[in-house]
Amino acid sequence: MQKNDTDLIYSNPHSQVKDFTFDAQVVEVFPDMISRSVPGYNTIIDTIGRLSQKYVQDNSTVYDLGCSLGAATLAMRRAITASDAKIIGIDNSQAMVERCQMHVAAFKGNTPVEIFNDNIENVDIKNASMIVLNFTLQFIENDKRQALINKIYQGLKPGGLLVLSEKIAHQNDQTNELLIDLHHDFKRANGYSELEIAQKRTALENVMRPDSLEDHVERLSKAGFINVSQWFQCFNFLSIVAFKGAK
Ligand code: GEK
Repeated sequence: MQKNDTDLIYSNPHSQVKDFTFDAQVVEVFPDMISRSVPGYNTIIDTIGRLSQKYVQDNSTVYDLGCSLGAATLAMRRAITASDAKIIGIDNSQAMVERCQMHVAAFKGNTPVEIFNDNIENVDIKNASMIVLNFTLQFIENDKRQALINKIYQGLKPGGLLVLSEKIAHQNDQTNELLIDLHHDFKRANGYSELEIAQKRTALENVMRPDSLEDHVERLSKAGFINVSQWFQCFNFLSIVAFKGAK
């Protein structure tokens, strides 16, 4: 029997597959959806927690941009040992923000957390020692990505860390097709049907526009980041750490 938090959104044929949105229906099944769709998601969340223990500085702010239901925020709140740090989570889906606020309230933690409903392109970022963009940049329009990364760099303190996780498009067509096939096999192994995989692909076509690893590295370097390193990849999903140099 299926639980009601199982992602069945694309299990029946849709007469017209609409562009994907992070609405109330998605919020209900989001943890199931993301863990069955993004290879390595749990490893990345755990690692974000571990990185927060190492890099969050005293008297600083941590940003979780596109926080969804707060998985990264909660992992960081459990791990941060710095004193007088706070976490700000931002998402432009009202449904996500409401559910995220409930999750945050349901767990105790020493680091204060505030969750806001806003567009990450419009928010001020300041006094940050760690910023997380966990599978969010891919939803920002391509020509606005450099400005967002520049703003993140400017808002970081010296020694600050950005964690950027993204679905990527490989520059080589043959490898790109292979990575897409392997990802679809991963989804099949997690119980998604051919219909679900095809309809989700159509729904995301106009909404999620992946860059190549090379595009990300170039954009981060252009903003001023140093030691830009890919620390994780599984199929076409990867995660990068990038630092702001010390003064
Ligand atoms: C996690 N980080 O579980 N401003 C604010 N939020 C946005 C914007 C924007 N311009 N565009 C998209 N979002 C999470 C997973 S999901 C990734 C992130 C996925 C939000 C959107 O509402 C959604 O909640 C999130 O970014 C992307 O670690 O589902 O593939």
